[in-house]
Amino acid sequence: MAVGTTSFHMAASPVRWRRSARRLTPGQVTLLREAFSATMAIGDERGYNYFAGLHGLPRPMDCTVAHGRPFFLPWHRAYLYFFERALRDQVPEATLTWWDWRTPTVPAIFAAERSPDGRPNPLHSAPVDPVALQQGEAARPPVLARRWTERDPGAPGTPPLPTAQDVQNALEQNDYFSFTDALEELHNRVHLWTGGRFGHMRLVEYSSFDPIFWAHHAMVDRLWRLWQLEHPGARPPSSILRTALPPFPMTVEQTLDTTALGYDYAVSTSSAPTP
Ligand SMILES: [Cu+2]
Repeated sequence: MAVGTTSFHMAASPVRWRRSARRLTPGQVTLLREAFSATMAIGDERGYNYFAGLHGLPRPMDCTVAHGRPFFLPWHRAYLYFFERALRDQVPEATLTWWDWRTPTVPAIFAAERSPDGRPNPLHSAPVDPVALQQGEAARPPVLARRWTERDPGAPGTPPLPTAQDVQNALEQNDYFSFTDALEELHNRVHLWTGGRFGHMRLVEYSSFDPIFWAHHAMVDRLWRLWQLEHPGARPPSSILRTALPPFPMTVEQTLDTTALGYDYAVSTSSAPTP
């Protein structure tokens, strides 16, 4: 796969900050939109479809290795890391942003159908890879989705978003397995709430085509980072530290320190929801 310009083996580039989606300056939002648009225009392994397609459809690659198992957090951290690098290959100042879903709305920068310049907002909806759609139609039973990603947030029958208390309960778990199980369950509810009755986020086959997927998972990644800071020494079991996280050329151990990966979260200790 394309791994971009710098190697994660190279130490000590300055740490960049992933900020809350509700706290970005207009200039930061513009950079993020430009980066998403640029990757969406690329059809090879530097492009949006390539990265979105690693999670579900199209086959052969998918994230079945990465859900419901101890690899959930490390695999998705590697996934976000390489996707963010693809964004930054197009717009060097862009960084991922996180959606603090303890405030139970879709952030405006993702919800708006249009950018201030009047063009379609690339954080609102993205085209789904036609090959993925064909494979979903051909599956038995078929998994159907629309050509452009959609959301149906908070539709009747979907679980509520996790509350601040739910998050706090997860962060208070002392061992890695209890924590990752609790956080993955909260994460599942966000997928279902956002997707509603027909949205792509509710389908693992298509969820990562929705641009908000990356902000949702950045929140999950941030909570792991907070938990790590609050539980120094609590790590995944040593038996899996050397395990690779395909297709990413990275091991579990190499995901443990976000600053070694060149990033951190701007609000690293606050447990208050971002208003
Ligand atoms: Cu997910």
